[in-house]
Amino acid sequence: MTGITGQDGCYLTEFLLGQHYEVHGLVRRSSSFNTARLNHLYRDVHDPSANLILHHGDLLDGSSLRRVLSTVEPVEVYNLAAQSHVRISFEEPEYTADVVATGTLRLLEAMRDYSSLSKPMRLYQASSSEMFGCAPSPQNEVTPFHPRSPYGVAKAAAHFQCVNYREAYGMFICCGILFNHESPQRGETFVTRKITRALTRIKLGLQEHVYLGNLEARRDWGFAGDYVEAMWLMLQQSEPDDFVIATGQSFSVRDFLDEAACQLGLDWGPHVKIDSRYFRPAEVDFLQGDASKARRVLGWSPKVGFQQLVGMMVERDLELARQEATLIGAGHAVS
Ligand code: NAP
Ligand code: F7E
Repeated sequence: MTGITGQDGCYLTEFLLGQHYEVHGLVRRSSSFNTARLNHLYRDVHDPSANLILHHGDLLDGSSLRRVLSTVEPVEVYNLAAQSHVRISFEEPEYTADVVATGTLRLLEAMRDYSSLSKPMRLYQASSSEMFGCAPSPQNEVTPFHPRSPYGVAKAAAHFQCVNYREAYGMFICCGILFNHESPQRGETFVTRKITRALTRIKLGLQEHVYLGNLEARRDWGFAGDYVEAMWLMLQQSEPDDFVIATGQSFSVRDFLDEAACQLGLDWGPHVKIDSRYFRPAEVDFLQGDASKARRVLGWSPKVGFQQLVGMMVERDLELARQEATLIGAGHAVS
């Protein structure tokens, strides 16, 4: 699994370990630990029962991908690694394209060489609803892409590389076109987590304001735990194919604020300020997915709805805010 240290990586690892897989994850070198989301799953490699093994590697380094593939000989490969932040992709477009588009190509080439020497591997590619951009909703597998960011463009390139390798070399590759999915493990700069972190801290008096951008953008928000199961289901089919994974419901950022504030008994009005730095040069206004193909072929449907999703994020972040308040109350500085 590439991207094992990210939100989806931790949920997919948990799911695969539950299916009795041995999971091997690619971790990039970092000056501080980047494996916090995996702590509850990890056992020391010297423990004979360890079934989660981490390897250093990077999508920017094709040699590391080849080395890990030939060492591990995986049956299934999940390519989750990405510079996945849309706003940041406008600041770092070349880097985003290198990781997301060329990185996927590096992995495909490594898999092609390796597959020809040994048993075939199956690949899951993390495609994104950002590829639809401003295409009319509801979006499904035949909706033409019109990406609106360097990230969306790079994901579309990676998507078509995967389709091409499937057609050209007969490789078993499935692209999951996943709409936004969130969780208590979501990165704190994505809007949902930014809101639940801020409102829970505001509730406990730990901060006064939060600065946001466009409150009118609409997203089809699901729960990451539900979506990783769809990734796995795709690779269990007899034929490779691409699938939209979504809830079919769309809410605005404002709706998310309303729901989170309501669950906390807060009025967010005095606490939210608009800052132009969080607007994007080109916005994706309205995403709403049609996952009827996944329902029909994979038997997949989401279990967690919008209110429940907001609830689990608020609950977790309230707990974090309480811990922070306790530390501050005991005289500890919290960074
Ligand atoms: P995330 O939390 O941002 O995690 C991204 C992962 O990629 C992290 O493990 C990160 O490592 C790793 N990574 C970044 N650059 C890398 C590189 N050069 N080489 C190797 N690993 C690298 O993303 P996520 O939300 O879990 O999403 C998983 C995948 O699905 C991504 O490809 C994302 O673009 C795509 N996607 C996400 C959503 C969504 O709503 N979450 C929707 C559609 C598609 P570090 O921990 O070291 O940073
Ligand atoms: O923004 C608006 C922002 O950054 C959602 C990634 O996982 O999903 C994600 O991309 C909306 C946008 O997610 C703030 O303008 C307002 O319209 O949470 P986000 P995203 O851009 O939809 C797709 C499917 C992926 O594939 C990506 O990897 O919220 N918004 N104010 C804000 N967004 C952020 N981040 N911060 C704000 O302050």
